Amino acid sequence: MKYSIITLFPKTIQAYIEESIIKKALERNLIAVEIIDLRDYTTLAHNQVDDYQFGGGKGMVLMVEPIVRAIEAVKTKNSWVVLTTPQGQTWQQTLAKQFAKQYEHLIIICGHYEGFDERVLEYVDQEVSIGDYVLTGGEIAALVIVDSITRSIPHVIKEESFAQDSFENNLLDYPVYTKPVEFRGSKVPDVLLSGHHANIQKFKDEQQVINTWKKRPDLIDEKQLNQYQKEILNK
Ligand code: 6GU
Repeated sequence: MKYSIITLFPKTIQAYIEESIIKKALERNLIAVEIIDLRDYTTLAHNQVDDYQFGGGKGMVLMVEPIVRAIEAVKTKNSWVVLTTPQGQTWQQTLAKQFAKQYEHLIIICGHYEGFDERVLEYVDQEVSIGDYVLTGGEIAALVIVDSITRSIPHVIKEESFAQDSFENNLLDYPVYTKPVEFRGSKVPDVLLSGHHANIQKFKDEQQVINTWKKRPDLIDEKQLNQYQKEILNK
């Protein structure tokens, strides 16, 4: 997967992708990232990329021309163009996995200030939001999208860590523990220390259902529960 990120804050994007798992994926050529400074695509003096809105209203609006010129500079026939905006479709694990499978080049435009000229949408394939709140800029959203897609790309993380992820099978993850066995009176569940693999697996399966029921009951569709899961929840 290649990502081309169009932004007013290239250093913000650069700083994050130079860390951790994203960096490793880059080094192993599992992904490529191209950061495009929107200001390089204005034709106006003083690197201007925004202006007052017609009809009046608070705040500056990103102009259509620099954005479209930046898109056109990197777009190929295999590109999918995403705009980050609170008005977009809400980002989810299923979308991250679908994008990882489906696209080879993602162009992500980071929205900013009070918004962007509506005509930008004529050059965009999909508007994406990361949740129902407003950010000052799309950079964090773009990084959320890049991070969640990247960890869904084969070989970026171990397959095992993947299969038990939260949101797989619509369930949250089971709780995990490491040393020490006892911390201020609070103990690791005995079964995890038992070495009995079948019991450990049973514990993990149960905990996933219980954890989801307690923390995110909205994820559970009672009609979809199997008999064993219903028993766990006394349904
Ligand atoms: Cl994608 N952008 C901005 N500016 N705010 C947001 C968002 C995106 N998703 C949620 N809030």
